[in-house]
Amino acid sequence: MRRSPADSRLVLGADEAARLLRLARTLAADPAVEPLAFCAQARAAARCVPRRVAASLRRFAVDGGVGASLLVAGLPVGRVPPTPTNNGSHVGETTELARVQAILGSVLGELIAYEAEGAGRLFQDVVPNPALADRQQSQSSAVELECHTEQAFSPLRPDWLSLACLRDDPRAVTYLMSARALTAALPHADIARLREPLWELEVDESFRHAAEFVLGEHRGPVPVVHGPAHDPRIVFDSDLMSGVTSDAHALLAEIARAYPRLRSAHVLRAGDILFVDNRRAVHGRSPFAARYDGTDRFLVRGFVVASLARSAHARAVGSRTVVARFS
Ligand SMILES: O=C(O)CCC(=O)C(=O)O
Ligand SMILES: [Fe+2]
Repeated sequence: MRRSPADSRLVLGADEAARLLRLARTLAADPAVEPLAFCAQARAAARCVPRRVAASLRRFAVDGGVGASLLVAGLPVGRVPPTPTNNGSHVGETTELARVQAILGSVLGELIAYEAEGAGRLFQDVVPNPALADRQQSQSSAVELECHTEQAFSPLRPDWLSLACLRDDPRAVTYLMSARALTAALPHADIARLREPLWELEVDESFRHAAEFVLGEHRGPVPVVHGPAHDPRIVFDSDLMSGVTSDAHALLAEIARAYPRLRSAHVLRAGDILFVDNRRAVHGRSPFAARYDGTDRFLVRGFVVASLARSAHARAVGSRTVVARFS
């Protein structure tokens, strides 16, 4: 079935938004203290999501839709706490929007957390941090966050990430480039080369404070593109990846050059929840000016996997958190 671009944007009706907020209030567990109870409540609530919304998420889960992302718009945010200046206070997870994010994520798959990222919490505050303003990290602002697969270096990376916007900034643009757009734009010979395992990856600096990694700090070589030609998958990180040959390295630069022309741009508005298919798209963010006065852009991020089985060896029995050394 052909899809129209409208498939990548779901604007909630007032009834649907009200229903989702009512469901959010059934998540009484504290996600920090009782993550398992919280996930169980989110799963139960996921069964009661309005039909049109659930159908849209399930379609998106199957093939990523046209642009490998789904934007859910139309949720009221209510009173939002001041934007913190680092991700250590975990205030985003106290909001109703984060609970709706968890419920919708549970329609897609299973919520998951990573001990090495955001203190192992189910939700991470994505806010500008003055100490990281010019780093290649989600808490940067002064520099463009270059396009990346989330946790490109890890075989246990999330299948989807969700970005719920509590406070917007009209100058901050979230970018997405789908593997489909990239493979349609590059010459066949380049795509064939990108399917060969010619690239190495380093573990992200935000993960490196963790214990020794079972897989070491240097990963690969891996291909950049894999999967069927009609539904290609991508693993890419302009910051952490390098080619094992000079030709392979040059191809990374070619992808980076194609990205500004192939990417879609989303200025997230308060109440938006953007789901990104982390297998079928890379994402990034424009620079923007931070003020550090409580009014900065404020996103809550969550991770979702299609199956918990893949990471069973890396989590304690019953836990949702991937132990750091397995990342
Ligand atoms: O701030 C954004 O729009 C995206 C940041 C990002 O890459 C992330 O949080 O994973
Ligand atoms: Fe990211």
